[in-house]
Amino acid sequence: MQLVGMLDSPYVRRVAISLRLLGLPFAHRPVSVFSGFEAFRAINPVVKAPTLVCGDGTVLMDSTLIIDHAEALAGRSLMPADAAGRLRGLRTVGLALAACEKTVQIVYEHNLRPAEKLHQPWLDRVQGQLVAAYSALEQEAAATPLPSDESTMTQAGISSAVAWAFTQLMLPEVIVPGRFPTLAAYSARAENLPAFLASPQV
Ligand SMILES: N[C@@H](CCC(=O)N[C@@H](CS)C(=O)NCC(=O)O)C(=O)O
Repeated sequence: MQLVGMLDSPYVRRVAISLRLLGLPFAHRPVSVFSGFEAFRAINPVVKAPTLVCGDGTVLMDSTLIIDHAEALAGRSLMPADAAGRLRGLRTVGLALAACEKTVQIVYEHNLRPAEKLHQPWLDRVQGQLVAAYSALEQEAAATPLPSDESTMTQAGISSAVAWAFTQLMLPEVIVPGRFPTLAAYSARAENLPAFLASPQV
C-alpha cells in the first residue's frame, strides 16, 4: 500500500497518522501536487493528495474515503462505536476538515493567483468561515476533552490536531493561539505522540 502526497497537506497527514494508529504498514511517497505534478499525474491523473495505491492497484483519493478503506482493512474504527459518541465525533471531524479547507483556500488565493487578481471579498468570507470553524472546535474541545494518548485516540482528535498544526504553519496571524487555548494545548500534547512524530508536517 502506498500513500502518495506531502505531509504538509493536512489531508495526507491525517491519513498517515490514521494508518499508523490502525497498525497498517504503508510506503509513503512524498510527491507534491505542484512541483511534482507530472510524477503525481502518472500515479493518479486527477492529481489529488492524498492518493492511496492499494495492494491490488486500485487508486483511491480523498482522505475520508481512504480512512474508511483503512478501517475496513484493520477491522476497527477510529470513530466511537456508540451513536452519541459517533455523532459528536462526526461533528468535530467536520469542523476540522472545514478548517483545513478554508486554510487551503486562503493559501491558494495568495500563492496561486497574481496579486492584482486577489478578490478581497472572497478572502474575507473564507477567513470568517475559518474563524467560525475554529471557534466552534475550541468550544467543543473545552466542553468535551479530546483524547490525548494513542490507545484512546479518535479521528476527532487526529483531525483536530492536524488541522491546528496546518493552520498554525500557514496562517498563524489569522488564527492566534491565545484565542484558542484548548486547541493549542491539545495540539502540543498530540504532536508528541509517536504516530504524529512519525508523520511530521515539515
Ligand atoms: N477533500 C479532500 C481534499 C484534498 C485536497 O484538496 N488536497 C489538496 C492538497 S492539500 C490537493 O490535492 N490539491 C491539488 C488540487 O486540488 O489540484 C480530502 O479530504 O482528501
